[in-house]
Amino acid sequence: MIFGNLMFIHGRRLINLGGLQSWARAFATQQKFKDKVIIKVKGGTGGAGCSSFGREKFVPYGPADGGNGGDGGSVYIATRPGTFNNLSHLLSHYKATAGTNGKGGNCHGSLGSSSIIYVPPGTIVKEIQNLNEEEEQSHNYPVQWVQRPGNERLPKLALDGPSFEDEAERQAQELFYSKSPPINTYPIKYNLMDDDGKPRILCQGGIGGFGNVHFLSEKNRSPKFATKGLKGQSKVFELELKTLCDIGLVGLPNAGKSTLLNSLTRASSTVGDYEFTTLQPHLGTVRVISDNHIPVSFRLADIPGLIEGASDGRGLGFEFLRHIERAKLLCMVIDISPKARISCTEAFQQLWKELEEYNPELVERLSVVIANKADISAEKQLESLKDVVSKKRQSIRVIPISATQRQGMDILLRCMADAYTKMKSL
Ligand SMILES: Nc1nc2c(ncn2[C@@H]2O[C@H](COP(=O)(O)OP(=O)(O)OP(=O)(O)O)[C@@H](O)[C@H]2O)c(=O)[nH]1
Ligand SMILES: [Mg+2]
Repeated sequence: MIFGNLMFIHGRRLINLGGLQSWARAFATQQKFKDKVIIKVKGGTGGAGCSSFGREKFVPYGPADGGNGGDGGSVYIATRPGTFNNLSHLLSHYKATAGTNGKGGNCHGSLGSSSIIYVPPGTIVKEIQNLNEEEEQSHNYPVQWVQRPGNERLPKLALDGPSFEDEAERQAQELFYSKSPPINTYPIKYNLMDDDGKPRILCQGGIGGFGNVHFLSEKNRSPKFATKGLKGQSKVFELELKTLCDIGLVGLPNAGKSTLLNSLTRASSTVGDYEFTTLQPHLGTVRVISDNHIPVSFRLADIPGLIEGASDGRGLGFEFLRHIERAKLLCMVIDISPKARISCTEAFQQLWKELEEYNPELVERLSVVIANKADISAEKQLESLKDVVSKKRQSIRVIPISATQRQGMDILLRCMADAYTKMKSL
């Protein structure tokens, strides 16, 4: 909801927050496409244990009754399909909340709330730094103490045996160990490709501190100290979106990729009669009923235009080719109208060469060649394109369409659905 139709008066001015909402939406759509981000994640700190004594009437020297602190919350990562195919929504820092402190009367603090970072399926998560690595490997908990006001110093040395201080330290180490023994943690690496959506841990919250009840011993009948909670894990992760879409539309600038995406899906990629209208990929979801009456849905992406020399870094170069690498299947969009800057056969050869030079596996993913702008009479061009394509590989189908007039869409969708289901069944 939030800004719905709200209006309020600020000073003498009437502010319409509805306007703000549309501004926010416009801003959100203009956010840059990001496929690689670095995030810093921190688990919540454990709450401090409490040092207190019972204060009941007629009970002299009330017993120790300090409660434990609550554990800090943890941070998880999970996939949420169909919401976004971009990592630009992520913040640079994530932190779970701390547990609250324990209280007198054996009241324990509450747990910190955990948080989940949602990413699109196909994200690779890599831990690149563990900021608490030394502490975790030392197998020694960094115990910090809470004292009752007025008793800043721990009890003095006992007459014989270990000092109260050493004894308390030993007890605290044992307590923390019993609650969470240290384990050898390896850097996290998750491949959230075909994920079940279950949250996976990124940073564990810190253990809550122990109240003074836990430090009662034969020698010390009234421990006036408790431990603070431990800090949560703190790590840096690199997230990379590996799979962008199921089918990617590739072609030279102005071939009509954005127009086609808009007519097949609910996407609204900008269309313009000039080159490089699209500078970042746009996505849409196609839902079709296949020949076997099975509903098929796949994500279609309009990838920025490729130019000659892209495999050497020209134009959008590698940036563009990296997007293509993330498509499971590719469809080439070729302008077959006589008005095209270069002939359709030349365009096909050029695209094939760039893809092959960057990664020979990319041409293997090519399933359909879309001959666009067939509304402008171009029979000759279509025939020569079919010839050239069949010489490269017989199995690639050439489908004439008009993206603006929405002609040939049925056959195209059926071909795409066929290729997609075949690829999935492999
Ligand atoms: N006649 C005709 N024009 C088309 C057709 N499809 C697209 N166009 C026109 O071709 C021009 C370029 O279309 P876009 O969809 O922006 O092309 P693009 O491939 O996305 O271009 P870039 O984003 O620059 O790579 C626009 O003026 C469209 O109206 C078609 O089927 N027939
Ligand atoms: Mg475009």
